[in-house]
Amino acid sequence: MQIMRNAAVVEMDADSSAYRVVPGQSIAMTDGMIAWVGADSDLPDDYAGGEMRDLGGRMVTPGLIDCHTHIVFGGDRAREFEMRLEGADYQEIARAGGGILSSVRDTRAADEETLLARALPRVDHLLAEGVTTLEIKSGYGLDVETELKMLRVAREIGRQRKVNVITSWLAAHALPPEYQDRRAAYLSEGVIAGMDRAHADGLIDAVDGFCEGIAFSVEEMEQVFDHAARLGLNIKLHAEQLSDLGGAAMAAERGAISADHLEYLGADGIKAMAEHGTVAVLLPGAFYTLRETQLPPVQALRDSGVPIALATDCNPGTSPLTSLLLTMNMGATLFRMTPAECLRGVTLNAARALGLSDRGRIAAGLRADLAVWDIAHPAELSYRIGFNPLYARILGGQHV
Ligand code: DI6
Ligand code: FE
Repeated sequence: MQIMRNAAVVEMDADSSAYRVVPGQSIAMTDGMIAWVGADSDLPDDYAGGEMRDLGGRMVTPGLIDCHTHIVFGGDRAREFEMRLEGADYQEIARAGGGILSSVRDTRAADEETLLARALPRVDHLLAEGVTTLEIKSGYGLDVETELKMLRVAREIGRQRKVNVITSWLAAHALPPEYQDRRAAYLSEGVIAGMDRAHADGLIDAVDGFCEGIAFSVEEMEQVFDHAARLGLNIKLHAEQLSDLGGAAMAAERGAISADHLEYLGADGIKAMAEHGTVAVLLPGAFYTLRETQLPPVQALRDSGVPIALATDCNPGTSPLTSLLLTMNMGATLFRMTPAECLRGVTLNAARALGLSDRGRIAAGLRADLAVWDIAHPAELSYRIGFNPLYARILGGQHV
């Protein structure tokens, strides 16, 4: 039994987007879980023999959750960044074989050790800011062997670092060049056959896709999701990032746990997401990097009661971002989300976006994944830019 005393606990209500700071709290943790939370003076006697730690009034939030990353990839895209600044646009570069496909070449060429060695510094940057759960997608292999290789690296990250890794099968990220004009064949031989293997190897927790003019259509994604349903896997979708194809509504109607990006999301998509409890994962790093001007419909999502999460989308093309704190700042500054919404977006709602109900809040019975901060007000987490006030990271009750 470990007990943290004298903590200022940031509480989030279940049914509103407000938060509140409750000082003078103790958090008792055992077997990786939170056993009890309450006033220091009410700590049950049977816990008195536990290992005590005085937090000196510091603020405690749930451990942060980055619920959408492509953090495993080969090479980098600094040259593409330069080309965009010289006038080329993202979709043009993608059609000319650059963009995602250049990362695919580099990811295929890299061995597992290299992919791991390149990903770990990015992961460490996230962890240094209090991340305790991290989602990692495949999607830069686009052939079964390389997709599986990426996911083995993702699982290895979870073994080599103190973080929970959740994986998504994103073979439907782009059409690989060797399947040009053979889209149906890629879907069956690559996306669907690969899903079976990855699932059999225990490498996937959910199935994702990129539903966009430069990637896959709504009808194609339906086939992928039909197969995910046969395997009993959760689904999620990159939807409405560059145009409104109706992907979010289709995914929501099939019970998707999240729809992500959503700058071009329309009223039908919002309605379907609200009806099915699909989380809207907003990715301000990609919005910022692409200098997108179409804002996601934050107010309409709020009005409809769609839970909103925030994530880095860490990827070499559109979001070379490894800071969830900066992501919160962008959520506030670019998307006008409140600091309370930003915090909920990287904790409770990020957990929901991963289909996890055992974390994301500080309450008895949930995982003891926590972040302790040297701040006076929780809004500081969204307000300050390029500043990291993390004091301690607790994973499964252990100080890591
Ligand atoms: N949307 C994105 O922003 C990333 N993937 C996706 O589906 C970008 C992928 C890349 O450009 O490498
Ligand atoms: Fe993404």
